[in-house]
Amino acid sequence: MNRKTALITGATSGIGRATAHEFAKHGINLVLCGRRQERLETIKKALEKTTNVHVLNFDVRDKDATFKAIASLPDEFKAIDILINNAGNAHGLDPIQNGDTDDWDAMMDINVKGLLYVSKAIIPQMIARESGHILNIGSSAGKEVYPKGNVYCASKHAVLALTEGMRIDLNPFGIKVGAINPGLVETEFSQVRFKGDAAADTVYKGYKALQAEDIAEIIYFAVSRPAHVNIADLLVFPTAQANSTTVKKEL
Ligand code: NDP
Ligand code: 8X3
Repeated sequence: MNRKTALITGATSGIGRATAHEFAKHGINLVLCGRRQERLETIKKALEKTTNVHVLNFDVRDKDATFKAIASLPDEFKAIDILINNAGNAHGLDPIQNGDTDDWDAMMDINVKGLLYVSKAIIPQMIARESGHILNIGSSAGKEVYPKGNVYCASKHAVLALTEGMRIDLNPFGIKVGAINPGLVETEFSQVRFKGDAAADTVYKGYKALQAEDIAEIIYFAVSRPAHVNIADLLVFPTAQANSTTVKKEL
């Protein structure tokens, strides 16, 4: 059987890790990426009972490290059929006048430029084979700006613009490009955004937030459509959420 190979960035936590589990269930070979080596090893150990797994430890902000890591893939993992550009986070939640420039750099460098570096390292082989699927994990924040969300929302708007740009430019080569845009998902996202502050604890309280596995199932659905079907753009909220600022909570 000719099994597909997927490269997932941000596979050490949340949506990326759940997607690795979901893909493994369906026999997809995995290249799992992230900065936390120990977690990569733990996930590899768990999933290699079901599929073939290779891990790559690099920071997507580091252009050279990104290209070097992807170039280092052993032959059996070199041909990437599916790229899940998922690595990313929000850093801080502040009005623009109080924003921390390190937080701004992190969000633009990871969510936007990191996605570009990883894509640039993989697109040439997809073009050469005239096949491939790139799924970018955007956000409802890429469709709607909310108070204090300024730079994170801008980074996710950029992800959607890049998704459209990639789809147009890669169209002649038969490469699918799409975005999955979740609302509130209970992951380590808020721990990172609030830097471990207690504010993170309230984000998913009082309603049922989306779980990482909900998004992972949708990602698998998107990558398992027939060759002529491309899920170009999909917005997913928890039922309790109507938009970025309207969430029905029972406290
Ligand atoms: P998590 O914090 O649980 O996971 C983030 C992942 O990104 C981790 O695996 C982390 O790995 C990786 N990552 C972060 N920075 C870097 C970096 N510099 N280099 C390489 N990898 C990095 O959050 P989620 O699972 O929720 O987030 C995944 C994606 O989903 C993000 O793009 C996020 O913006 C998006 N999203 C999340 C939503 C939510 O409500 N949770 C809603 C909408 C979109 P490591 O630290 O090991 O490097
Ligand atoms: C994550 C969802 O609403 O916290 O992208 O920005 S939100």
